Amino acid sequence: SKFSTAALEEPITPPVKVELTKLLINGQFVDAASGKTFPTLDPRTGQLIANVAEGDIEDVNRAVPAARKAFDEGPWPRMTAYQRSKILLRFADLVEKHTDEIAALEAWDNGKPYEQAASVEIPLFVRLFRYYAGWADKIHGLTLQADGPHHVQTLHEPIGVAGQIIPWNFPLLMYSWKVGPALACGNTVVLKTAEQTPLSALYVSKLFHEAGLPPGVLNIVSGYGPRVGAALASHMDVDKLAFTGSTNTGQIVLGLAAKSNLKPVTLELGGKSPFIVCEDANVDEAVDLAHDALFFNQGQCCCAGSRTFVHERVYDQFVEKAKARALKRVVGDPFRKGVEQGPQVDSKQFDKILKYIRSGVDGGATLETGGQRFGSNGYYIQPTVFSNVQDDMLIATDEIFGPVQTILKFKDINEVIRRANATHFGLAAGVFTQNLDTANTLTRALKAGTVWINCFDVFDAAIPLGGYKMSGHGREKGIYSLSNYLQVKAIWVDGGATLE
Ligand code: TXE
Repeated sequence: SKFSTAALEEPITPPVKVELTKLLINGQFVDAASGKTFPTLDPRTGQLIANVAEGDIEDVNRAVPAARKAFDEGPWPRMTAYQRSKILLRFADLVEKHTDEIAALEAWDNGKPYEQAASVEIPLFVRLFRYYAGWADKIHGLTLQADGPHHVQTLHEPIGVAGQIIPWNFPLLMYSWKVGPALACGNTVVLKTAEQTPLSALYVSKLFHEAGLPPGVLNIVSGYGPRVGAALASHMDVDKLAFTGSTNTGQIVLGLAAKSNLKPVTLELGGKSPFIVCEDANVDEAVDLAHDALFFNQGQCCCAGSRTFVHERVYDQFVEKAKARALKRVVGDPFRKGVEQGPQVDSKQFDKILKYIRSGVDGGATLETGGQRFGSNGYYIQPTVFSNVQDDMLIATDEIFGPVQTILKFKDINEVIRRANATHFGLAAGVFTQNLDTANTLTRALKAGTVWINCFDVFDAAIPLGGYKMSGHGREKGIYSLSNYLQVKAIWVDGGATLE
C-alpha cells in the first residue's frame, strides 16, 4: 500500500488532561440542570475522551439571564474601554502561555494535527484577541450635519446579549471570531460550542476569567443544536445571533430569529469555492496551493478550494502532479510529528464523505488516487483525487467537507467565470495566473466574499471573511465585525437660535 497504517494501531497519548467538562454559567462551572452528560469522542478511535455536561433549554434559560444581568448591571459595558482592552490582552497572553495544552485538547477532540493547532490556529486566536483589544477603545460615533439648527451625533452602543453558535472544524478560531468582537464592543455572550468539540472552549474560558473577565459576561452551554442552538436562536432576550455552520442550519436559525424577536443574525455558511488555474500559471506552485487549499484541516474548511478548474492546456500535467502530491500526503495520528492529515471529526462526516466518493465513482469521474478509508480504526480517509469531473456531478455541486479534490477542465476565461459562479455558494475563490488583466477580470467577475490571487487560505484578524449568496450574511473579523455587535443611536439636540 502507498499508505502506512501501522502507526494508527497505538494512538499516542495526548499531552493534556481533560479537567473542564461542565457548563460555564455566571462565572461558575456547573452541571446541566437535567444532570445529563453526552460523550465527546476521539476521532482516532471512536472511543470516549470525556463525558460533558449536556446543556438544554433550561440551561439556556439560566445562561441568558446571567448574561443579561452582566450587561444591565455588571461592570462590563460600563468599565472604561481601556480596562476591557486590558482584560482581552491578558487573556491573549494566558492562551499563548498555555499553547501546548490547548493545542493538545483541540487536536484530540477534533482530530486535526497537533502541530497545526499549535503553530497556526492558536497564534491566529491570540492575534485576533489582541486585534480586537486594540479596537475596544477606538469605537465611537460621529458628529453629523443635518438640514436644520441641530447638533446631531451618533453613539455606537453594544447591542446586549449575543447568542453565538459555532461548528467543530475550527473550534478555537470560531470562538475567537465570535467572542472577540462581541466582547470588545461591550456585549455579553452565551456561546454554544459544537457537540463534537466542546473541550477547548471550556479550557480557554477559564483562562479568560483568570484574566479578569467578570462573571456572566461569557457563558458556555455545551450541547446539541436542535436543543441549545435552537433555544438561543429563538430566545426573546437574546439581542443578536451569530452562527457558523451548514447552510441548512443557517436557514433554520434565521427563521427562529425572525419568528421570535427579529434579532439580527450573521451567518457564515458552507461553500464550494472555485480554485482557477489559468494556462499561464506556474503549474508546480498551483498544484501545491490547490492541494493545500483542499486538503488543509482534513478538507473541513468553509473556504476549501473544492472545485479545481484547470485550463485544458495544462490539465493533464496538473492532474498527474496533483495525484503525486496527494500520494505523498502524510496521513496519521495527529499527535505524530510531521503528520499533515488526521481523522475526520466524527462518523457522520466520515460516512458522508465516503458516500460522496462513491457517487463520484458511480457518476463516471476518474478516481486518480485514494477513495477508501485509511486504516481500520477511527475516521481516517485516504487523500482522494478525482479528474474528469463534470459540473453537474454531486462531487462538483455539494460541499463534501473532506479530503476529496475534484479537478475540472476549462477552455476560456468567460466560460470559467460562468461555471465558477454557477452555484448557490459564494464564500471564496482562488485565481492562479501571471497575467494582471486575467487576474483583474476574474477578481471582479467572481461572486465570492474573498478572492485570493496566487495564494489561498491566508487569514488575518484585520481582513473580513464572509459569503455572497447562500454562503451567508455579513462579515466577520476586521473592522467589519464591529458593526455586527453595535447599535447606532442618533441624538438630536435643538441648536436654539441661530446667528443672524
Ligand atoms: O453542521 P451544523 P454539521 C457543513 C459541512 C458539514 C455539514 C454538516 O458541509 O459536512 O455542514 O455539519 C448547531 N438550531 N459545515 O451537521 O448542523 C450544531 O450543534 C441551532 C460547514 O456539524 O450546521 C453546531 O453547533 N443550532 C461549516 C452548529 O450548529 C443548530 C462548518 C453547526 O452544525 C441546529 C460546519 C439547530 N436546529 C459544517 N442544528 C462552515 N461554514 O465552515 C445544529 N446546530
